[in-house]
Amino acid sequence: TILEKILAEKEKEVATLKKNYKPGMLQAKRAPVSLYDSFRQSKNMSIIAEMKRASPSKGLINDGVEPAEQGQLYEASGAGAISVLTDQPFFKGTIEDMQAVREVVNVPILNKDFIIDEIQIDRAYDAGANLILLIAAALPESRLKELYQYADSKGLEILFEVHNQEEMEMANRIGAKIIGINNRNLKTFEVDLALTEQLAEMVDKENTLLISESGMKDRADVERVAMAGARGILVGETMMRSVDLKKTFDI
Ligand code: IGP
Repeated sequence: TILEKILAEKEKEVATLKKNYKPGMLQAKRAPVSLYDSFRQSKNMSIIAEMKRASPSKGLINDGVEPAEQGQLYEASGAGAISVLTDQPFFKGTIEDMQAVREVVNVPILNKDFIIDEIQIDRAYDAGANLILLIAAALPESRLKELYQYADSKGLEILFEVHNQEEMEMANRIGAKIIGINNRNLKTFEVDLALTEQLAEMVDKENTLLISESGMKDRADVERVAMAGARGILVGETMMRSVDLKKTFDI
């Protein structure tokens, strides 16, 4: 599967990173903001707008984007947080993209990458991220738990991404506070918002923040996942093609 291919590349990247990167090598200022708190306090649906130059399913989306400029547009149009893809081989992102965004915005920043090792968490932290992504399908539960606790101990928030019932059970056992349901099937690339509706029932909405991820195009999509209990949405492609949140989602 594509995820297996990405993870195989990631192993190599991490081996290099372990040789070349020492914690503290980057030192960005981090805005002291919590996505969990701000999204839960908001009455309206909150948006994590994603910086996504390209993807395995869509190819090039907006390869030449200026991250700082785009980040400012996202924040100005009302995004509650910004996600920056930093995977190079499959998404054409870099850690520099995230640093460029960090310098110009104050909303929480999610380092979107395939995290398999603590060193990536160190670098995300040093580069100014507020959150990291952990993908349940990527690692065994024991390892996910270790990485979750490591990030948490550094004061980072964690978006814990799930795609089926078993993974949602894992999220609950680990005690994930921010759970993302990825509507895109990483094997077929098909998007089905019904997944959010199905899995949302398993979420403790009192204590957990639910985010619906991928494939959102218009207001009807947003209303659908809001009905299911999502308090936030993660939007990449649609935002890369139009940053006008009001026009696109009417929120
Ligand atoms: C955004 P979309 O369909 O709006 O561009 O999707 C985001 O959900 C997607 O980029 C994503 C992703 C991921 C990317 C969800 N989980 C994990 C890389 C790794």
